Amino acid sequence: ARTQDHVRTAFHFQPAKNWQNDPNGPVYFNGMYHLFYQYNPHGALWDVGNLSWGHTVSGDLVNWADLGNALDPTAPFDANGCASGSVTVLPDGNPVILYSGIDAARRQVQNIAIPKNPRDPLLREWTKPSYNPVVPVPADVSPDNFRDPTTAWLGRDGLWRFAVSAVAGGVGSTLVYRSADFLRWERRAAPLHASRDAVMAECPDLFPVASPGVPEGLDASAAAARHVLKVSMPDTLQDYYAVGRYDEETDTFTPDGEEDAREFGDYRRWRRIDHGHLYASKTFFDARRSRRVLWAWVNESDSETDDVARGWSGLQSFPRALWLDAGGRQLVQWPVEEIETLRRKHKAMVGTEVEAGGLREVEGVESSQADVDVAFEVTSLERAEGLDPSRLMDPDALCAEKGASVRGGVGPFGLLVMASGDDLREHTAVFFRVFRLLHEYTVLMCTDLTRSSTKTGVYKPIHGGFVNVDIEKDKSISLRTLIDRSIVESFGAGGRTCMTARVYPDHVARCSSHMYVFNNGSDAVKVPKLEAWELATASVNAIAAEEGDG
Ligand code: DQQ
Repeated sequence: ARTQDHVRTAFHFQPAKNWQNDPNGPVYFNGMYHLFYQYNPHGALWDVGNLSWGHTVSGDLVNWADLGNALDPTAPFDANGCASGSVTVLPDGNPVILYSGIDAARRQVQNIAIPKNPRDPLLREWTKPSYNPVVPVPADVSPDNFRDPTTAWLGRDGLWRFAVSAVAGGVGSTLVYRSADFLRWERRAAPLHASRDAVMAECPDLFPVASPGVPEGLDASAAAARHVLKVSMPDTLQDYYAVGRYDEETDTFTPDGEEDAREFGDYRRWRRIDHGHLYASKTFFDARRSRRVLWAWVNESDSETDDVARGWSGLQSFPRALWLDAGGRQLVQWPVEEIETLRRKHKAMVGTEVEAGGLREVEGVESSQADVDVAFEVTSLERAEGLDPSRLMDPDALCAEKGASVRGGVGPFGLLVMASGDDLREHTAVFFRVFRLLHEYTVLMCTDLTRSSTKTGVYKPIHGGFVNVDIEKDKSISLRTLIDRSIVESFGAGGRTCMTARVYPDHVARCSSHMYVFNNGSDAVKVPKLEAWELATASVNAIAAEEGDG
């Protein structure tokens, strides 16, 4: 059998084999969910000359069938790769792909592709019209920094718009193009966003968000009260977003709040989509359930040798619904409810108390494929550790310094998942710690991977992020964690702080995996309720497991 089969995920999207990266063109069309993705059909590693678009379809965002490649680098305008892009459904009901080609002269250009047979309900084959590119590289844009067009949106003036990343005049920018016919595009003078330096954002996204009392409407064109602008930054490998107002008359975006507006040129000050290991996210509007859904690429963090031995590399995050929280300042993300169709064995703990230094096993749930939802209630904040406000800038460092086993005041408390058993030789810790600032308290959330695997050559960082909750008022904080063989995705405080991690525990190949609740604070914590479910294996390109090596 193929080595390392135990790390292959059960309910995260993966092709049967080979390399994948960015999600491309997610769309709900004709009663089906389509996902395209950056794919190297020739191997398990990244290879810029071999960028294709894989294509898969689902009725429920859980089970996926492969439809073969939608785009391969075959034309002069994409001979060196079909990079990222999007799908837009035109008013006549026909979908169109907008994507970046790397042309024969290695310039990045924007192309379109249309279904070969518009009556094929699965949209299997795509044609690239010979009049491509629809947008060649402009004179002031560097030819290797012009890519990742968004889904287009229609203004009330009847003109289409899309945004695209560029280094324009030496500045990292998100440009907007307009068109009446989707073929002839004109650049807007002002960019949607320009950074302070030459680093080009990747995979921009601009979308309206639903908030309490303000439904989002049908698609990106809907005139919503609020928009989100998201960029992926290659220098930090993180996705950042700002909440604000998009003005379609000028095609400009103004972040809410004075401070956010002041920091707008410095994306490092924006909010994070995820505080762990996740990149190149992309959303689509799901008209079936009137919600916006986010996909993202979660790459491997073991070695290339491991990737080649396994024959694959890269996951898509489990799809998340997202909306604006009641305060209107930040996004809330939550796994789409369809995941519940995979729930099998259920365990609950009710009214448990975990004493200082305590550890409780959640018995009877195999923790390598699970969904767990838990709330922690703090009895007193008196012993919260003091924190200098300067430490708010670097939550990763704070988590690294104050790991799961470092005794604290209020916390650390949380979950140990994918644990090898009582010896805890291997385990991944997801936890909270409450700190006292001058006049208030702050909650830190961490995922500590240092003991996630006994394997060498694996990246085992500690991820950290602050959680926007009022712990003094709420007294409790919730944690939802999805565990899937080599990925742990956590949602703190109902999805206000998200944290994705890749883990490669060795024990899973040989024995079952355990889960614990722990508390290394100085006072007891209450666990009013914990629910855990084992999750079934979805049908995701299932043939791969059967394919022997010889
Ligand atoms: N990956 C794509 C690019 C994008 C980058 C190519 C982000 O289009 O900028 O596979 O991961």
